[in-house]
Amino acid sequence: MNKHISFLFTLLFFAFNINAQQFELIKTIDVAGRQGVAVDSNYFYVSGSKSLFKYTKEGELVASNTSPFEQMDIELNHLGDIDYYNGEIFAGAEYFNDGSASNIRIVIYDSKTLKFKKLYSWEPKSGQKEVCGITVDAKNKIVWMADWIYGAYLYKYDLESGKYLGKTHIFPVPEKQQGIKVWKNKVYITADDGDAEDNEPDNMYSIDINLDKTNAQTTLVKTFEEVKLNGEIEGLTFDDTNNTLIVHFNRGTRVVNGMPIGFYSGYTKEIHELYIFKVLE
Ligand SMILES: [Ca+2]
Ligand SMILES: [Ca+2]
Repeated sequence: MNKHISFLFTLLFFAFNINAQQFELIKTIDVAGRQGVAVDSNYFYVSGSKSLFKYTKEGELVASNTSPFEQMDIELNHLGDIDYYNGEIFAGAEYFNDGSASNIRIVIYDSKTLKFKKLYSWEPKSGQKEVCGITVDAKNKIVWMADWIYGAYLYKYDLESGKYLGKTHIFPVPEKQQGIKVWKNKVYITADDGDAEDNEPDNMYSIDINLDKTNAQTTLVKTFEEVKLNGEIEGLTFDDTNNTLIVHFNRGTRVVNGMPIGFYSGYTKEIHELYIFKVLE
């Protein structure tokens, strides 16, 4: 290639990447739950399918709730990705069975004790098939929910009343969405779209929040090449106190067609970890 053209391509490459967000892995922390993560100024909160845990930022367990559905008069068996807002943990809950979900609820727990406080029902007419994750958009007073089964829409509820507000059509649709988090006027979405059987990494996408529009284009933000073994990406959050991205991953279990079928070589159990990345801007 002509060296002037080559130089031009190099310049274009750097110009393009100035706008791309970059992340640097700092450390990983082992946790108990396999679904999601939230953060406040002092603690990490982790959800399992039927549990909630609270950790110091060094990874010491300080509280847990292993019966998060008691006191409820509706059948629930699954929590997805969670979020923290104003002393409360927001969780998307549902009854999940044989690949389909019902009884979708926004469930709110006290962040001090992890005890249940209140819940709001979803609007079945919204078309939402499942809730894999939930996030609080404090600026717009909206609770957003994502759907693992049919990911073409994000669903919006009023933060104060729990009333259904409508949905945002997203394109292209990230496959097998898992986590969702509003940060700096974008919605970030993690997707379990890498097939661990073929050693493919999973990805994170974002949309810009524009409440005047019915749709939003997704942008690929990051491919997680750093994981110790490709497995299942789960929830995510951002920590404003130190400008970090925290992503929850599971590794070790072989999952084929959504069913666990044992472990990969060298593993006798599934490992759940938080990966903590510095956001370089
Ligand atoms: Ca999940
Ligand atoms: Ca995967």
